[in-house]
Amino acid sequence: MRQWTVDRVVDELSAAEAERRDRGPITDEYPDFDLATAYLAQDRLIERKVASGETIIGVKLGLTSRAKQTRMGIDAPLTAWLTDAMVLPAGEPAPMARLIHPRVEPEIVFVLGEDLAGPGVTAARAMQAVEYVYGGYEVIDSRYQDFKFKLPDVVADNASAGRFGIGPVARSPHDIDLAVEACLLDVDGEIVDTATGAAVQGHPAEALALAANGLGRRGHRLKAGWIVLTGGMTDAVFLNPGSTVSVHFTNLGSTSVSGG
Ligand code: OOG
Ligand code: MG
Repeated sequence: MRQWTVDRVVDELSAAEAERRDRGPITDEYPDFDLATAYLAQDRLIERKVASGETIIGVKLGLTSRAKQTRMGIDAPLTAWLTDAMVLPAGEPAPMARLIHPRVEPEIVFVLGEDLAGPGVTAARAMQAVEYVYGGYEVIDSRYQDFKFKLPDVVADNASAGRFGIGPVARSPHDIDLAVEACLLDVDGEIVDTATGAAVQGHPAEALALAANGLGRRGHRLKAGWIVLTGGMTDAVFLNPGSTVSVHFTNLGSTSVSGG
């Protein structure tokens, strides 16, 4: 029986992604798999993606809203990495043949105008680093069966990152009250859920501060130009082939993704 190591965790999750197959939680098999080890695995997984030609373009937060935490049964937020290979250009369908069991969730998205490094970052300080705010969506695609995992599992799996898209409307963070910015989630024209920005840690700026501080503790900084997905505002909905999921924001426009 092969010993569990950080590299083995990365091997197994990379293979699951490449071969489009889900697996059981690693915590079931690796009792010493703790949060610190999981973040080491996450960083190594991304190092491998970078070595294979992908570029880091930002970070995502996960499990920042009560809707997400309740669904996943985990009450702690987490951070993960975004690369250029995860971007879905406007109008391009999600590549269902390359995904395992994709689900879509609405996200408030920041683009940073300056570097931001924790610890000690407050929401107010975090907001000063934001150049633009967008409405967007994330296509999550856990490498675990039925999206069932514990916190170290999902951290190592880069927080279920799959693809993401950003809407056409850019706003200055000073022009918009993100706590009351509303979003409707629609599947094939039927509204299935709603939330406001306050669902995300009380205000998405709190999520950004959390990312800066969490990454700072691990020796990383957020960089100018990076994209930050602040976390699903509602529970995610399954994306089916031929179906379209749309997110409609009050001030941040609408955007859609289809299962192609
Ligand atoms: C974990 C990823 C969570 C979010 O926005 O909360 C996430 C999952 O739900 O599989 O991306
Ligand atoms: Mg998300």
